[in-house]
Amino acid sequence: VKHPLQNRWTLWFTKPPSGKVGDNWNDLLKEVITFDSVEEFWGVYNNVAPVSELPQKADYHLFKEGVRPEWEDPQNKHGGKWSYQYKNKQAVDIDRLWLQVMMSAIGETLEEEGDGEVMGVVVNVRKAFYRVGVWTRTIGKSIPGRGDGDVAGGKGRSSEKGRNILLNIGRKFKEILELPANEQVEYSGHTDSANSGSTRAKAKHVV
Ligand code: M7G
Repeated sequence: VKHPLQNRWTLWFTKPPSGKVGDNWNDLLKEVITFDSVEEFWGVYNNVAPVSELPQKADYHLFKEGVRPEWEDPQNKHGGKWSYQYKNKQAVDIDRLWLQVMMSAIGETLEEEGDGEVMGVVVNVRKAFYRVGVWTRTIGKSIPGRGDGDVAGGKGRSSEKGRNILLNIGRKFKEILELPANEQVEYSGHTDSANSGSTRAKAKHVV
């Protein structure tokens, strides 16, 4: 018996650069596998390296099928992400936390039914930190011309409702990351990340 998930999910992996010329984002990003049941999820989980054993500059991305884990994807380009960096890599049980993050994605507990904001979750292994993130489809605004004005407030303006959906996802994510109240989870738009060439863009929201 298979227990179906609400969505189909694809696991992606970013290989660390080899150091040769021509190492670019697109060559390093690899699609691993797509699954749609709880049992298949465990099969995948038990067959990939735990985050704690990945080399520096590696990433895992778990995204809804059909969404590439990139700013440029049509379903991400108006969006952004909540993220947090664990700077004490020795002290954090990243394997357990990343499992919790993945389970919150496939179990659809990051958002309310119908929000349709969560695109995927990410973990980055870096020299000085582990960064975990959740990518959302919008930055709390509706997208002009897409006909979703009722959902997020219309005409591309920031709306109270869109903003609340976003903040609730951030709060839930912070809970899943087991962070104390005095730690901050930050939101930034992908356009800012793309323009600054890195994730260190100015945070738009904090929870
Ligand atoms: P990062 O992994 O988000 O943060 O981006 P880091 O600076 O802590 O490592 C690292 C680099 O990977 C960026 O400067 C880009 O060159 C590339 N990169 C990362 N992402 C998420 C994307 C993306 O969505 N699209 C493209 N084109 N490049 C990306």
